[in-house]
Order: sequence, then C-alpha cells, then structure tokens
Amino acid sequence: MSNPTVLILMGSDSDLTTMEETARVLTEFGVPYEMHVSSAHRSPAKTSKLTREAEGRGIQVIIAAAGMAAHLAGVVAAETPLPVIAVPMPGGALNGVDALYAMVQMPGGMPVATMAIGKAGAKNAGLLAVQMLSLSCPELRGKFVAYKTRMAEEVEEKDRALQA
Ligand code: RP5
Repeated sequence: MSNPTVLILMGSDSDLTTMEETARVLTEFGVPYEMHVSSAHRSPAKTSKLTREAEGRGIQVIIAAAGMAAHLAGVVAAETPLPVIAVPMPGGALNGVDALYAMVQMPGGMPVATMAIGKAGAKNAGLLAVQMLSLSCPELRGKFVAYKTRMAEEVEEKDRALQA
C-alpha cells in the first residue's frame, strides 16, 4: 500500500493467519498499512532497519506480533520513538502464555501496549492503532465512533431477540 501509517511486523509466516485479523480491521477503516515477516532472533538486522526507518517513512504506529520467546515488540520499542502494540501469538508448548508474559512484562521505561493472545488481540491491535491515529484525524475518529455505535446496536438486537 502507498503511504502506510501502520507497520505490522511478525516473527514468522506461521503468525500470518492470526495477524490477517489486524489487516482486516485496518482495511475496514481505510488505514494504509505495511506487513512484514521479520524476527527479533532470526533476522535482527532486518528488524532493526524496518524499525529505524519507519518514522521517516510516515509510519505512526508499529504492531509487533510474536510467539514463544517473544522479544520482537521489545526490540522494536528499543529502536523507535513510535508507539508499539504487541500481540502474543498462540502456539508452542505454552500456547501463547509465554509470549504474553514476555510482552506484558516490559521493564519500566520501555512501554509496549500488549493485547490478548491470538485473534482477539490481533483484532484489538488494529482497533487500538485506529484509535491512536484518530487523535489527529477527525474522519477516522468519526468512523471509530460509528463502529462502537454499531456494536452497541448489535448487542441491543440480540437482547431484543432474547426477550421476544
Ligand atoms: C516466533 O516463534 C514466531 O513469532 C512464531 O510465533 C514462533 C514460531 O515460529 P516458527 O517456528 O513457526 O517459524 O518467533
């Protein structure tokens, strides 16, 4: 996509099925993004280059997804002033709890905004990025408010059906 404002990094192509949920949300809101497989461990130089160059290319939010010993969000946060959203991937012996603990336990001074494990987290990463971008984009804010209104209406419809 041209002029991406969100950069999505994932540690492996095995994370792609989950992270497609983030891409779906950003597409729904019309937010241009760029997605790369880039590992903190297997391709540290590539991860560093993508991260360091991001702000200069107009990226405003970075989303980092990884599983197991999930260092990706932390190493990205170390190399950029941009906000970093972390998504723990399921899989491995501990099915994402390992990644969740790694991401949520960043030491003081180095924040990453950690989402839930798996698809719910991937979806919320997209939505949180939209909220961050909304702070300087009234049109996007309007879309997000409409999204929340729709969600409340859907709950109402389900409750009405239950009461009928
Ligand atoms: C992490 O290890 C990746 O983010 C992935 O979730 C996990 C397993 O990677 P693969 O062995 O499937 O490439 O680095």
